[in-house]
Amino acid sequence: MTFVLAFIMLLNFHSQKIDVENAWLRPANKGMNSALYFKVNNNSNIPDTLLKVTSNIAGLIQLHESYLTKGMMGMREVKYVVFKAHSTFTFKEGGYHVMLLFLKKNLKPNSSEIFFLHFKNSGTLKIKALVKKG
Ligand SMILES: [Cu+2]
Repeated sequence: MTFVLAFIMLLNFHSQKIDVENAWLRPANKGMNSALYFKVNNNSNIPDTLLKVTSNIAGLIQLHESYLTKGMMGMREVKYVVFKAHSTFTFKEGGYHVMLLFLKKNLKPNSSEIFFLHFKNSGTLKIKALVKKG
């Protein structure tokens, strides 16, 4: 019994240690691509990892990083993103971002969309992101 209680408390403890703010995404039309950006605060004393992002607005969602090669910007998929203990990490233009491919609907400025962020330790976090031009 004590063990079960301790386990539940541990789950609770973890669920409050990650929070996300300033979530936004670019306007784009159905069939096109967009990108989602946000700031992650890991207030925990252990690292956490973003494994994937899900939503029903895109056919495919990937975690991407940007890189510079021969003066050209490129981007490529990463399998996960790690947040160090007591750190802040910003997904931003020209950096890490969540790539939204094959949009299933038009994303109009000032509307908002729901996303689920799946963390290794903290579980699933539901966020609301605002559509805006940046
Ligand atoms: Cu990308």
